[in-house]
Amino acid sequence: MADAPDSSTKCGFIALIGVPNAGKSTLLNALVGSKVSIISHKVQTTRALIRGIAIEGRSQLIFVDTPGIFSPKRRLDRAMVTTAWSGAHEADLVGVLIDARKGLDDESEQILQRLSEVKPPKLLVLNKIDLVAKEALLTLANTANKAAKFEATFMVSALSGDGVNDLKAWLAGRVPAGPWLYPPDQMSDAPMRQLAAEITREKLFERLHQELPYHSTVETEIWKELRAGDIRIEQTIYVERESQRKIVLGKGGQTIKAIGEAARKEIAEIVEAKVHLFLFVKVREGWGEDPERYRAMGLEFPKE
Ligand SMILES: Nc1nc2c(ncn2[C@@H]2O[C@H](COP(=O)(O)OP(=O)(O)OP(=O)(O)O)[C@@H](O)[C@H]2O)c(=O)[nH]1
Ligand SMILES: [Mg+2]
Repeated sequence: MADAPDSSTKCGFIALIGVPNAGKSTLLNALVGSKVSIISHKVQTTRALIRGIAIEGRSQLIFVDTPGIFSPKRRLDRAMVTTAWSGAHEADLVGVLIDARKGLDDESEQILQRLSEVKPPKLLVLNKIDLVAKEALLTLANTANKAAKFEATFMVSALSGDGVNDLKAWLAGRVPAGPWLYPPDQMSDAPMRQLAAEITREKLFERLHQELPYHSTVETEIWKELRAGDIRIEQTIYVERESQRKIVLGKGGQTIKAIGEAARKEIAEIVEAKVHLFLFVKVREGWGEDPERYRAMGLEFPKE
């Protein structure tokens, strides 16, 4: 393709914002048609901006998944929330997700109030409509449209895919004219080592209870292609205390084994090769205060 702008193509960034657990990552994956962002039933799963790329007709849609927006307490929470808002400010369009079953709780109300400060046009996306009756949806749409200015309202189920194609088609018509920024077959801009670390982090969210996932982070240290085409991956799971390390390992190493096995399978499917995954659990007291860990996650380190 020539570098000269091609007036027939369109391309734009669409940020997806909302409270934790609204289904932003699930929707991003549904729009892209592939898993590029990790998901869990727990809140605060996504920690940084994750791009997922889709083509619809002549339009390239670059979706930006963001961490959930909530009242931050810890330094890591503040970094996540700041990152989420920066994703919204820098996009061409902002999709504001509301969990239709939860409706407008205090946290999503606060988001709606702050939307007047966000310049790009906004659209309302009521998600999880598989769990809610129609009348309730209409009431929610009305209330939300009174609280903030939206160009359009969509009702979707990111889980079942209901309404997702309509949303995608509308976005394809709405993004600005311009050349595509990524090759047509690219679905993510994250390097494989980062995606692999995220997949292992997802398994931690699935298998560890209560607060433990929030006190851990995963980094890929080594990614090596072996002669036979196999891939050797070494990852470190950082936790804050020895007691947490013991829980991650589990009795006789059972927990870490199950986490490693689930992650290995999923990574192998993506890279279409045999994967040898080695997980190490390290105690790093106060990793949540360590700028190096933030860099690895793709987050700015908040000064306070
Ligand atoms: N029933 C139903 N569940 C959904 C739908 N979309 C997402 N979920 C579920 O909601 C939970 C949270 O989904 P995520 O996509 O991780 O939510 P998120 O907004 O990215 O959450 P954070 O990253 O923590 O901000 C998961 O258990 C999903 O399976 C939906 O349309 N219907
Ligand atoms: Mg998420």
